[in-house]
Amino acid sequence: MGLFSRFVSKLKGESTASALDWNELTAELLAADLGPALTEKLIEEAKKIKGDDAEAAMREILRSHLSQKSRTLAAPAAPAVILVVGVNGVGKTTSVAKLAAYLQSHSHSLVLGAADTFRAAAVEQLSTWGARVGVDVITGKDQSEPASVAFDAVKRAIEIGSEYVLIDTAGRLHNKSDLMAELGKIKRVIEKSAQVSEVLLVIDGTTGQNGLAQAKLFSEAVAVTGLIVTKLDGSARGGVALAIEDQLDLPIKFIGTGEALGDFAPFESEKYIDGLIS
Ligand SMILES: Nc1nc2c(ncn2[C@@H]2O[C@H](COP(=O)(O)OP(=O)(O)OP(=O)(O)O)[C@@H](O)[C@H]2O)c(=O)[nH]1
Ligand SMILES: [Mg+2]
Repeated sequence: MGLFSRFVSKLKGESTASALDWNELTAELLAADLGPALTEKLIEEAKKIKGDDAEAAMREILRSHLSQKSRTLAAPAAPAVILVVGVNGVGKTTSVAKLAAYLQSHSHSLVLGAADTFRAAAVEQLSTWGARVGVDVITGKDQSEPASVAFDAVKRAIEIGSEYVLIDTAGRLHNKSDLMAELGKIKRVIEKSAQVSEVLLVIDGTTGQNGLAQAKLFSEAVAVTGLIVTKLDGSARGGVALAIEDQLDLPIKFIGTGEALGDFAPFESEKYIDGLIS
């Protein structure tokens, strides 16, 4: 049942919302990781709803807190480079593989860059996914500079005429400033030969309000253009994504709902709102 469904159905029979237990709804929204700022705004707006058009009004309120920015991938001149960033273990490498499979199923050509050079296992992981999806994975020598691997991947894409380059990066703590600065360097090096069309920040849908802090600090370090919210399978609440959209105006572009390649889909805001309301 959606977060707002009980609220909307309670309201339907009433002429105003005054009889409702606002503390109860507040607690539910906070428990769903919407965060205090968005929760307060939503409650204030919901209090103005009249019973007869409760559902449409709630839908409109939720819509107004989602980003109006495009949710489709920007596709400038080929190759369009997509940099995938985020803290440790959120699902960056898996999401790169899923996005590769997604783009390929839509008849796009691409190469992958294994720019997580800190761990040999990370390169192996992406190479295994690449083989499974059937796309080239550009790797560097052990301990090579992430920026140079990214540069090589773009070079290959230009040589073979690929439309997209997806760059997997190492997980980094958003409060480690040297690691955050490295992202800017990777981007600048890529931009010597191609355009970085998207910087997608991967957020684990189960992390709660810390996701908002991650989004803020990554956005300061590198121009994040959108989100991939992962681990929305099972009982994951993912409400933090809504808080990020509201406060940072970053659109969720894709969601991950499992560990398999196919557990991935473009984010559809109307469907999301349906889920919250019905
Ligand atoms: N249930 C579920 N698991 C996921 C999802 N996306 C990724 N995972 C799992 O999360 C774990 C970490 O995924 P990775 O893709 O390695 O994460 P990462 O961000 O690349 O990790 P580092 O490179 O170590 O920072 C793996 O076990 C994945 O299978 C998802 O949408 N749902
Ligand atoms: Mg990884």
